[in-house]
Amino acid sequence: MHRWTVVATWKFGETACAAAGALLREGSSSLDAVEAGAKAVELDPAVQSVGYGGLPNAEGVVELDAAIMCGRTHSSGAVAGITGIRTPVSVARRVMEATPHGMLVGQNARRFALQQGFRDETLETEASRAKFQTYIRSRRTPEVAHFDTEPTHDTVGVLALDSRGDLSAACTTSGLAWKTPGRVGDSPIVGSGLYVDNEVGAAAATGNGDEILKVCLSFLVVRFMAEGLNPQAACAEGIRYLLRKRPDTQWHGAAVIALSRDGRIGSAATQDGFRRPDRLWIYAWDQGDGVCSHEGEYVPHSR
Ligand code: SD4
Repeated sequence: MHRWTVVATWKFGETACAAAGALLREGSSSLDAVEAGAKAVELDPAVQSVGYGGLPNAEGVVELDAAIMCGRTHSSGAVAGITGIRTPVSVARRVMEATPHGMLVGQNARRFALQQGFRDETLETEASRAKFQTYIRSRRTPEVAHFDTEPTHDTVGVLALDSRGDLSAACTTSGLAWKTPGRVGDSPIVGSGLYVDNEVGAAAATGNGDEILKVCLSFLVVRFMAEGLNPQAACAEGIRYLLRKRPDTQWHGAAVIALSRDGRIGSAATQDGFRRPDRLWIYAWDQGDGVCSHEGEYVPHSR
C-alpha cells in the first residue's frame, strides 16, 4: 500500500485536492482522482480561468483546453479550443478511452463531446461577461491577443498517486484571457502542460503557455527526476532551463509542480511574473492529513 498524494496548482488547487483526495482515500485510481479534482475547479464559476466562468478570447468566446494522462497505461487524451462544454477534462478522458486519438480540436471536439452525451451549456457568468465588457472598452488592437496587468490566466494542474502506486495527471484551462481566437496553450499538450511516467513521476505546468510549450516543461521536469533529481530540484531546474532559453519573455510567469512515484512533491516558478502581493505562486496538496496550500519556490533570473 502506497501513501496516496494529490498536488494541484494555485490556491484553487485546494478545491481540486479536496475532490481528488475524497476518492483517493476510498482507494480510487489516480485517474479518477485527477479527473474529479480538475472537474471540481472547472465547475466552480468563481474561478475565472478554468471551465465554467472562464474568461473568453478576444471575440468574447470561451475556448477551453484540457488534457488527462494515465501513468498505468501511459495513455492520454486532450481537447483544445472546445466551446460550450463545462467539463473539458472529462471530454479529454473520453478522447483517451473511446478513440484511438490523442487530441480533438475546436468544433469537432465539441461535436464529439455532444455525441458522447455531454451537455451544451453556457460557459459565461455575469462576472466573466462584465470583465469582457471592460476589456472591450479598453483594448486597442482587437484582433491580437492582449495582455493586461491583471492575472487573467491560471490553470489547474492536478497530479495524483494512488494507493496502488499509479500516477496520473490532468490539466484544464480557459487559457489566456482575450487570446487570439484559435490560440492553444501548453495545457492540453502532453509534455508541455502535463506529463506522467509511472516509473518516475508526474509534472504539470501553469503560466504563460506560449512560453512553456517552447521547452516541453512538464516532460523536462519528469526527465530531470528520471536522472535522479528530487521533485523540488527538478522543478527548479526546469524553470532555470526556461529562463535560460527565453530570458526576455517571462514577464507573465511560468510555474510547475511535480510528484515523484514515492510521493515526494516539488514546485517552482519564475520570479518574474509572480511574487507580487496579488500574484503569489501557491500550490495545494493532500497526503491524507488534510488539504493545505503553500507558497512555492521562485527561481530568479541569472542575468
Ligand atoms: C495557457 N498555461 O493557456 C495556460 C494558462 C495558465 O496561469 O496556466 N495561466 O497558457
